[in-house]
Amino acid sequence: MSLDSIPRTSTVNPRQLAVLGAKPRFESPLHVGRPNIGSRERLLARLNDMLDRRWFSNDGPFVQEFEDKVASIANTKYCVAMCNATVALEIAIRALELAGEVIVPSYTFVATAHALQWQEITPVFADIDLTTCTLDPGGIERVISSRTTGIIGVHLWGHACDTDAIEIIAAKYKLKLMYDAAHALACSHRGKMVGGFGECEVFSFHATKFINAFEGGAIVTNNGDLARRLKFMRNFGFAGYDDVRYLGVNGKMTEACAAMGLTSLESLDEIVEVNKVNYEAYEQYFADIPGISLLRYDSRECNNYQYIVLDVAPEVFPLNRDEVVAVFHAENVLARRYFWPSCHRMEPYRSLQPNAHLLLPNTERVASRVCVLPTGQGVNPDAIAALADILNTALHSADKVKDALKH
Ligand code: T4K
Repeated sequence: MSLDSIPRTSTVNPRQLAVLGAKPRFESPLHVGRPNIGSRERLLARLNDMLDRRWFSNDGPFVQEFEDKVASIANTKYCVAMCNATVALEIAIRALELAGEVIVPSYTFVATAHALQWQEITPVFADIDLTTCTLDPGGIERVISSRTTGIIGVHLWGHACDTDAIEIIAAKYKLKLMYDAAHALACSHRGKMVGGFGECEVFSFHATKFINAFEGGAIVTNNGDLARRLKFMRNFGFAGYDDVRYLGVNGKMTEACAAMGLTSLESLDEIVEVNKVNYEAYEQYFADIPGISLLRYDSRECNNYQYIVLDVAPEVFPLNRDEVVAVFHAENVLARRYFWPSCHRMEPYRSLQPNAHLLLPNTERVASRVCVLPTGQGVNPDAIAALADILNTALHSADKVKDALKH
């Protein structure tokens, strides 16, 4: 169905809202992060091959093929696959010998901060830019101290950090620089694919990512020596039978995960196209709702369009973000408040750094007004039209909604 053929519904009838007692608009839940499934046949064939081969882990052929494909998308020389992005971050941090304090955004999934704290390195939170929701270079300089050894930028929602400015700061203060690119596979920045920025970048292939390996992660880099160390470190430090050269851990990706990852990668173009069509439908249907705006993707860049990020301006829209989320949940639309609370408002950081919020006004602002809506293969423009209708209806019956939510 073309977008134009879908009516721009805006039936103002408070009884139509589930939060006011109507039947939920969706019979089954519409999730954020519903896994995309590529070809079942291809996946099952790969799993059969794996069983026939009896090679399930430890740098198997599917893992190697997966690494080649990811490196090719990221346009990097090396890719080292891992069991998930959190362990990949931890291993990259250790391989780069980060210590003391490392600067990160607080507005990110808590894994970015935990990967440091887990190794007794202090994540020092810097503020974000309001437009891109990524690290504000000025905010980085404000928190550099004599203990700072590195910076981890996060390409949030697939929007790349201001890599040029951050690189200059890293060089000026002699800091190691790496990126959490968990959201940014197949995205570009100023024409260059995400993957080649900093010393290394980390992708996630968790089930909820647009390309998934059930669970999975990968570190990409152009540094051969670093790639070699990363490979040892993900396998207990083994460099061959009986030869342990580094402190290591078990960060290996299994063959079953790589089989899923390869199958998912085969559908990359198709999934991105679905996400793009959904994004354009969101842009179209949500365009005229006052106080509601979408985080924009730059059409000059490669984007994976995997997150639909909605900003609710409390001074314009009569309901706040939490009320909007409650309205959606009642309709079986499981919108998420990513990333609220921000890391500095979560434990252990809340207790360890009780004054962190003083330097994070933009983080506080964005985290209080943003929510993420469903997209991917489980959503289509008809559903998105219904979502816009729900918001429009809530807009016109805001007092009743507020009242209902109090009880
Ligand atoms: N850095 C950043 C910036 C990240 O965003 C992440 C992860 C990481 C690092 C670490 O990457 P990994 O170590 O995970 O590879 C989810 C994901 O678990 C997490 O991977 C992701 N970011 C984060 C943004 O979202 P939760 O706790 O919100 O997940 P959960 O279980 O609530 O699932 C989200 C939705 O997806 C639910 O509504 C249900 C649906 N779902 C989920 C799974 C697992 C399904 O429909 N099927 C499924 O199999 O963290």
